[in-house]
Amino acid sequence: GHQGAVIWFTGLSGSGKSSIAGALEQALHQLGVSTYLLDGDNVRHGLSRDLGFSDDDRIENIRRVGEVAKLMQDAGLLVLTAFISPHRHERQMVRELLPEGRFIEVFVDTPLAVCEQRDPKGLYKKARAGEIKNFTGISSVYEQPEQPEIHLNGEQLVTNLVAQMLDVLRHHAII
Ligand code: GGZ
Repeated sequence: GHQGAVIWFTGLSGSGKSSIAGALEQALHQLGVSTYLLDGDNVRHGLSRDLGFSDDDRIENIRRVGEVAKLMQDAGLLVLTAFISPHRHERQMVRELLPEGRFIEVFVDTPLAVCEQRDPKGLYKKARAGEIKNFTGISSVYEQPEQPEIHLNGEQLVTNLVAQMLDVLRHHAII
């Protein structure tokens, strides 16, 4: 666990990425692992505050996050990122920025219908009404990972998901 790595969560809005990443971070802290969580809350208000949700802007958002994650990984941190990151190509680019085996892609697989039912911020409702354009899953693409290191069923309990992730991280000698 001293080499650093990036745990890259991807999934729809409302899939549970941030909550699951936050719960994993808590568990890692209890194991004495130094982490940093990058997500929309700290990135889209700062580093990417000039970006919106067009394809080009999402590509640039993910490029920046990837570069920052790489620097933090290089410093020895276990970096957790929680972004929709809807395009396979950008996720692959970030993977290639990192040393072999130091990029762990986590697909938070929650059906669109479930995300839409949760709708914690009312964004799906607005997207359906046409008040938000380019909304992922409604009017903008989401490309599912084909071979993620970790494939989570986003409808399971978070404690169960954390246990699954810890197992895989041990298996990959990340922790
Ligand atoms: C998707 C949007 C949009 C559009 C605002 N499409 O559920 P949330 O609110 O908290 O998380 C979503 C967040 C997505 O930002 P990311 O930086 O993760 O996106 S990407 O990786 O594609 O760059 C959602 C909110 O921003 N949001 N408008 N049009 N999500």
